[in-house]
Amino acid sequence: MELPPGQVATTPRRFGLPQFARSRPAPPARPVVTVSGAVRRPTQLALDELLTDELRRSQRSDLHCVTTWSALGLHWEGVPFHAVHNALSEHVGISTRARWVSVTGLDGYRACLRLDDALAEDVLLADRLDGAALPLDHGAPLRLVAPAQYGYKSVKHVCALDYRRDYDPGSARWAAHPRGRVRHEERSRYLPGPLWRVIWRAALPAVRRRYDGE
Ligand SMILES: Nc1nc2c(c(=O)[nH]1)N[C@H]1C(S)=C(S)[C@@H](COP(=O)(O)O)O[C@H]1N2
Ligand SMILES: [Mo]
Repeated sequence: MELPPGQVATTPRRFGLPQFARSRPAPPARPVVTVSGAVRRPTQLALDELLTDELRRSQRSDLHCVTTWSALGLHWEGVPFHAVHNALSEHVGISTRARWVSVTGLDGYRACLRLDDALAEDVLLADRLDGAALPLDHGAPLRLVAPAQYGYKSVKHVCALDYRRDYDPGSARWAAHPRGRVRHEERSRYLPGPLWRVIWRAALPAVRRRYDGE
């Protein structure tokens, strides 16, 4: 298998922005996902309403962190985001002007995906990884999996979806790219992708220490 430009295969590990390294939000007893923004009726869905058996699916995909490491062949299980979105379109009335969806985690982490990227066939809301319940480290109780985007879009501990007309830079701010497509090396909205490889590889040991030193 060929890796995307500038990526190196590594073993999967918990990772993210340094400012979130120490945050491990305990899953609530009754997890819910809030749906708001460009919708007619903002609502709250319990996880079991969202993860219905008929929508459930599994897939094998890779996770590409912008800092240049890739975890290959992860086995995710959950429901396709597009199926949830379609169900929501009926129930909450998503505006036809919504172009982006901002996803928030219980640790306060936030990332925004272009709606058509989020509606791709392989974007999942996952609650299982490699045959077991999603571990806390990897985003329990529910996480987004967007394999075509850099890992910073795959929000862990999902608790809210906010439909928007405009892009919201989210937690990674200028370091993220509005679309973040791995194939196009859209690492950041500023400066070319290949330049960011060098910057991120240099910064990687310090970020790893934040996560290892817990
Ligand atoms: N809630 C939350 N989601 C997050 C992050 C985070 O810090 N908090 N980090 C992101 C980044 S930068 C990456 S690379 C992946 C890492 O996922 P993993 O810890 O399962 O390897 O999670 C993404 N989702
Ligand atoms: Mo990342």
